Amino acid sequence: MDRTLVICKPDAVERGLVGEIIGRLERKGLTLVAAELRTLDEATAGRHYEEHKDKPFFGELVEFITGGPSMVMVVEGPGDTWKVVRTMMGVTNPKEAAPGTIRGDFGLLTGQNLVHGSDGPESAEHEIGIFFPSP
Ligand code: D4T
Repeated sequence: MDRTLVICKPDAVERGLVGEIIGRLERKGLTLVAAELRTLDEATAGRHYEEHKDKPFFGELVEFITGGPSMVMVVEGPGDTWKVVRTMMGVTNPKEAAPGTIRGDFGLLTGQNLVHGSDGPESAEHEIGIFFPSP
């Protein structure tokens, strides 16, 4: 089986969309194998978004993602799970995300785009290790 990390960001939790998002993943056939409602601290957010640390939006991104509880999850499927989830999420800017995707159906702002999914098999393993380290 093949795993990826998914985060329902603080805007999704605040808007009561966690059930909708998990429901979509489950109805697709993916299995939830770990989940925790958790407010990210700055260090964890910085590790998670390390590739963006020199971008102009980094400060706002960290402030947003640490600003309330997120639902952090590992989901599993038969293969290419990261890609399945990314397709279901829609593109980064919700204004441009296709109807039928999570961002396309529920979002309007890039800075509040509801959901995170790992962008490849290596980042999936890396990110799962950040949020659910093995003993
Ligand atoms: P994540 O990483 O959250 O799943 O989103 P994406 O993979 O779709 O998009 P990304 O890595 O390019 O951006 C990470 C995160 O930063 C926010 N963001 C992005 C922002 O606030 N302003 C911006 O201009 C961009 C490009 C949204 C997602």
